[in-house]
Amino acid sequence: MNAPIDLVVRNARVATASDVFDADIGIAGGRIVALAQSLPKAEREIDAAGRVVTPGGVDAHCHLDQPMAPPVRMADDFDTGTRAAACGGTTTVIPFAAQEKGQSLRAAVEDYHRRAHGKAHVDYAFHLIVSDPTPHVLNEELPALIAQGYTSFKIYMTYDDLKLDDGQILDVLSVAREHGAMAMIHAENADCIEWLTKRLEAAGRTAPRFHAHARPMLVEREATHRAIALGQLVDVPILIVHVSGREAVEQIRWARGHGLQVFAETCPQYLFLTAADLGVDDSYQGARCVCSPPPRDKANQEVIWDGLSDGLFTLLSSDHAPFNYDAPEGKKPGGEEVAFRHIPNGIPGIETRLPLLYSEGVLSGRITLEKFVELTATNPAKAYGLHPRKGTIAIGADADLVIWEEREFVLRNDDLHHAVDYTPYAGMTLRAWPALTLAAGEVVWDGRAFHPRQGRGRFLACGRPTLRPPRRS
Ligand code: DUC
Ligand code: ZN
Ligand code: ZN
Repeated sequence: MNAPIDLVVRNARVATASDVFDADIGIAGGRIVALAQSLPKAEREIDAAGRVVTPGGVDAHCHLDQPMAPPVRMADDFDTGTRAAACGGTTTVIPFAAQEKGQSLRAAVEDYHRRAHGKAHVDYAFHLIVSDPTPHVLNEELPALIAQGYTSFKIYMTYDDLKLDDGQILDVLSVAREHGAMAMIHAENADCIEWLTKRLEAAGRTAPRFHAHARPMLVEREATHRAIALGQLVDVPILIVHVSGREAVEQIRWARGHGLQVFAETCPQYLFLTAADLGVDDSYQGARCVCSPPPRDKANQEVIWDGLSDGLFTLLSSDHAPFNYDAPEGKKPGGEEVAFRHIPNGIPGIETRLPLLYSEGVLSGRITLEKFVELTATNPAKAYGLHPRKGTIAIGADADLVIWEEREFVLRNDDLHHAVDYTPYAGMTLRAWPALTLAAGEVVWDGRAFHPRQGRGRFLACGRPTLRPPRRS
């Protein structure tokens, strides 16, 4: 017998990736069990009259409590990071269990479970970062971990402690092909970056803004093309993460036109920031916005917006990489204003991802509500084997829901729930914010207050990707 409905979200304007319709949502035991025009009264009722209700966001690219070389440390752990996620409407996060060179992948995963367990307020899965693809990792650990629900991994083409050479990338992609995993690729050419960085340093150009000069679009375009070629050689789908602008987009369109399965992710920083946010002259303030790839210019922002609406992008993630600005473990390592090469890369964005896209994408008419849901919830869940439990509003799905309130306000860092001392989006006028976030039927954010329950978040073993091949556009 079906469990009785214990909660009804009434009069919802339900948005999924394919439809927007009016319904009551019936919830039992943390799952959606009914969608109907008029459900009987339940013990608990939430009135969503006049409000859009979307699936809880799935942030498929964020970094939480990821081990860093001392003195650098991430500001958010699974407690504060998932708190911020929930308050911004995200109910599933997929951060990274990162292998250090010389470390077994299994040890990295076990360590990461210890960091997450009992702390997370929303559900979580793990991607792997493969930085040392030894024969044991390739032949034993990766296949076993994929079978156990770690079905995606990130490959870096840059960063000395993480990058793989082309032969290693081919080896890892072969494992993805054989076992049906999803390979995410950080595409920037490490040698070009190093060459440019040394020349900038020799010229005394070490202020934060030169980070963008050391990583021009060309280095991303070349690596994107190479990643596509390596994927083609192995004959495996790949997903290019944090695409920043036109030249990389062109490579992806080219690949799609040739029938290659290349998926693409972008992030809010490439819609809302430009290289000018890295500062002027020798000011250190711009360290706040140092991330890789760096933000580009207004024209590139437009290219990214177009890619969101026309199907080029598969998903939009935050790439939340939380470092305090004014801190010796953050953007000022050891308390110093350091040369750009030593500034920890990354910006916070786990809480602002959905409100930014809802405000400037949906309410400005750049994307439809259905596209918003597809990019922020449904496709991330499909890409990493969590759909249909996550990423949609359907019978049987987890009752992860966001009720939206459309109101104008100026964003301040004090409004946010991360443990970072800044947001790059402070001062922006937003036009929407979650009035309520439900995670498995529990209120985690009521529009004013966060409702903590550490350990509420469950580990999710991922299945294989279920994305359809991209259009040949
Ligand atoms: N770039 C990454 O690749 N990861 C974390 C943050 C960043 O800027
Ligand atoms: Zn990356
Ligand atoms: Zn990242």
